Amino acid sequence: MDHPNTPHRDMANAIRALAMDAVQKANSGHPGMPMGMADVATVLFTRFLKFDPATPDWADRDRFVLSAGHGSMLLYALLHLTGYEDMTMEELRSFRQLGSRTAGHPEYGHAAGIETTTGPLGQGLANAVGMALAERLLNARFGDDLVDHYTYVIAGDGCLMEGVSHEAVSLAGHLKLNKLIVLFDDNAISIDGSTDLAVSDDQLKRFDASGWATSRVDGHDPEAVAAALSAAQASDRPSLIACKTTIGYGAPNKQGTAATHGSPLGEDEVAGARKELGWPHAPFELPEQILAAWRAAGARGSEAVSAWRQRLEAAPADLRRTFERQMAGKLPEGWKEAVAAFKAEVVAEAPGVASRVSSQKTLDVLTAAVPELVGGSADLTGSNNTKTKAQGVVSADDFSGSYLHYGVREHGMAAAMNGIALHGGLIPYGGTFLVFTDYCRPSIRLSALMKQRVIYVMTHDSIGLGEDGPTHQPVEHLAALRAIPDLLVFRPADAVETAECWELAVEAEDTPSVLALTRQGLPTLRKDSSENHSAYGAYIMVPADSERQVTLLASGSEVQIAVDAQKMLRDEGISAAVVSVPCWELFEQQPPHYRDEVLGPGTLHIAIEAASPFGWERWIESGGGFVGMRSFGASAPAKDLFNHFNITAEAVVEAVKTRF
Ligand SMILES: Cc1ncc(C[n+]2csc(CCOP(=O)(O)OP(=O)(O)O)c2C)c(N)n1
Repeated sequence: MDHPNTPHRDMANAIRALAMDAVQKANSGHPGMPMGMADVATVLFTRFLKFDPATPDWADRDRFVLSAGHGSMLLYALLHLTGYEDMTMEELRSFRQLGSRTAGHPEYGHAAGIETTTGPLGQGLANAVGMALAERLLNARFGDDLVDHYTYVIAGDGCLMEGVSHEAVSLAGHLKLNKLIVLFDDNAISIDGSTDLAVSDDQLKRFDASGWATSRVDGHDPEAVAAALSAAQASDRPSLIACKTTIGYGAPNKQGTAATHGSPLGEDEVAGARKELGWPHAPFELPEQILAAWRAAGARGSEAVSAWRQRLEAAPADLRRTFERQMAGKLPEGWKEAVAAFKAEVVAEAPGVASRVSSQKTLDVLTAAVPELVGGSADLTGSNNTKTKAQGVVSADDFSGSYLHYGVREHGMAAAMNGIALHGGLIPYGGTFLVFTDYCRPSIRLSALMKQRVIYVMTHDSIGLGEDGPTHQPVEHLAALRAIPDLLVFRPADAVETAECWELAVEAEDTPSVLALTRQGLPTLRKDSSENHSAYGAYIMVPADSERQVTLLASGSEVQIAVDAQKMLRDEGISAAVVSVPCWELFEQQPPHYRDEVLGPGTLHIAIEAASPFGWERWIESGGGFVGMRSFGASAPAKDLFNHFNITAEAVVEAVKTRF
């Protein structure tokens, strides 16, 4: 089915030409994938995808994820052709240049229509699982009239080779996310050459085994692609359509080879491709008729937007208000008051519980007050304390709940949470052990890069977890997480700080958070909750009782050690202040006078944290000391481990006295 007067081939060739010319001009990029997938993308964008370039943030649009992000010119060309205002021809000419919207790989926030940042292979596919899940969750809450859309993905051999794809595909199959449709660019080429060099999976069988509907089509036959898409839309399972394509389609000497994958074709080959494709136009020149046909395809969605708006207006006022608020990422009225009342209760009760338990108690309050919170755990629900009694479990048959058993899929969970956050309307949180942030790290990094409110509940945060031993005891993880820009790493010291840190994480609209929580019990140290002290990142928890000589800096479970050491030092006539440091990143943001007030320049600094010292030097003046870990942990009861590794009040006193 061609557009009146404009054959499919011309429309697809417009993508090919823009891709090869932009890559040639930038002298950098990947022309092969866009040229190979131009036919598939043309069918998807002109006949299936529900979208409106004039309303790019329309809540009920289909989501399109270019998981094979190296083929970014495919997406940029599509956005320009279909009429997204901010994707001008000038942007295409500025492909890969500083400040352009057309970065080497698609970056969320650079231009409308880029639904997620892709580039690390496999992430986009796993994000899409989160998006498709968010669609089902919101559909269960708000109904077909407001939420009823597909999530489409273009993924390559690389995405499917990545481990995270296994987790994502398995989870999507289990949850029967039938509105997820993956178009696999089955070109059998990656960077090193033929995929035969490295992989011999039967992808269809693989997806079939995970509960997906699968089909294989000639990716250069638009009708075959359309038929497969129609079938996928009607499927009761997620769908994989393997599209047999030729990488670099149209490049006379290089097509079908890795030579088209990641470098410009070269002037001669580009000229040859123009002849081969029957595209006589100059670079970045689009014949009026072809552009008009594309713009008409882009305009298809406006009626659907109007109809949807009418349905939104006709929806019950309460439902509409909640839907609009959630989609805008705004928190409901009353939640702060609920948290404040809870914190006051905690101060009054002064419980001696692990911070993972305090976290669960906070979640009892938060999940009731903020219904868009969607929790989960990678098979450690009882250990992470991520589920509240009131939360219903999400299943393939029932998406009305707000708790997900992600299974033992930490990376897939983190990537799915990014997808949920990017979709909008929900705030995801999910747990595992802090040591396994390593398994989530590529996605945590992307949460930060994309400025998404994703909350990582990471329990068992030190040797304090005890007998499980060094494989489970994080040492370098806090430092590694603190090294990620724009990520809030919280390590609360007691039940009050835990509630405060949760409050900050939920409020951090544009920033992901990690909550590092203990397995072992902690005393309540804070005596008041009138102000959220954790918001400063660090604060004087117990001031010195005379002129300060020593500043003890500690986080989490080690703050109590600092408090004990402070008392012992007092007995020896040394005056120390205890500074709790629940969040370095927030402390860094404070004005210098506040930081000085807290750090006490000129005093002796001793930092205490049951973790690597890496990075602490930034807060410790020269001559100061560190009490913590300098090796991996060991398997033993927690108390024995703190003694063995010399993370005790006595060791702190010793560290002070040897420096006096
Ligand atoms: C996690 C990750 N590892 C490696 C790369 C570098 N890389 C970019 S594209 C690519 C090959 C991808 O092959 P395929 O998906 O078949 O793409 P095609 O050659 O068909 O364009 C690699 C290894 C990456 N972007 N992300």
